[in-house]
Order: sequence, then C-alpha cells, then structure tokens
Amino acid sequence: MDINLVSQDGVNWHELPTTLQENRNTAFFYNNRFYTLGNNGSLWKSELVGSAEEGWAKWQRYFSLNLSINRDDGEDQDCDGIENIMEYALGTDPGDPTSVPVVMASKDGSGCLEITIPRSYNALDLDYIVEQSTGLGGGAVWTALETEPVSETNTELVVRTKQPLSSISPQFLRLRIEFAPVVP
Ligand SMILES: [Ca+2]
Repeated sequence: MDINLVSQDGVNWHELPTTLQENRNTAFFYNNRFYTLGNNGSLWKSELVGSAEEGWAKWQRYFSLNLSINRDDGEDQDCDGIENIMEYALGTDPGDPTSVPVVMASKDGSGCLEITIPRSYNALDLDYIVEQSTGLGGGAVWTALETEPVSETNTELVVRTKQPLSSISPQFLRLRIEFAPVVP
C-alpha cells in the first residue's frame, strides 16, 4: 500500500511523497499517532503528530465532523441569529435553533448591574467583553463597559459594573466575544 495523502482534520487532504513499504498492509490514526500494520503482526507507530486540539479548534472539529456544521466563526447554520463563535462562547448547540443562550442581568445589593454569562466548559481561549452604547443601529458607537469580575467558573462568568446603575446614563448593552491574545 502506498500512502500519499495526509490530513490533520479528516477534511483537508494533502499529498505527501512516501516511500513504498512492501510489507505495510493497513494504516490508521489514533490519539495523534499514525499506526501501520505489516506482515507477521508487525506494528509501527509514528511520533506524536501535532498536539491535542483544545478550545475553538476542538469545537469546530466536533461539530463539523459529527453534525456537518459549517465550521467558520461567522456562520449561522441553524439560522437562530447566533453565529458559531457565540454558540461556542455561550455553550449552545450550533445545529439546534431552540438552543439559545440566556445572559442574565440584575441589580445587586450595592446598586450595580450584575451580569451572568453562561459559557462553554472549554471556551477558555475567549475574552468576554460587555459593551455599552447610547443608541442602536449602524451609527451606534460601542465602548467597553467598565466591569469587575464577581465569580468565574468553567461554565459561568459573572461580572458587575464598577459604578452603580444610578450614576450610569440610560444605555444599551451587548456582549462581544474575541479570541484572547495567545500568550507565548
Ligand atoms: Ca446559530
């Protein structure tokens, strides 16, 4: 068997010049290693290929392979108005339009606005930014709202405004998601 196509995601395949190995009968990929099985039960294994996927890459691969979801961050295959990056961030199902995130906001004991944001258990590669604007529509100017963390777990993020609501003029809030800068 002559193996001359390789892939890291099972979707995109690239040619790889290989030397014909006469006694290799089958090959498979498991736990980030290639294995080949030859005559008389000989088994070869490769070095680790890449590293185990985490976060966004893992999410993309899971949903594109298992549910055939278009994996791009701006796609909205279930037409629920929530783009993939937000479905990932908030832990909802990108293939189910009834699976929508619920972000809660309430006034806490000191009069500040407390915002509870659900999140995917492994979406630790994202920044969650609450923004404010005095208007909506195309001309609206959005700026980051000053918040401080209240609590943070793998499945929930709670922040609150630094100022009490009484000192903030009426405005609209939205949640913006960004990929966190990679720390070298
Ligand atoms: Ca969606």
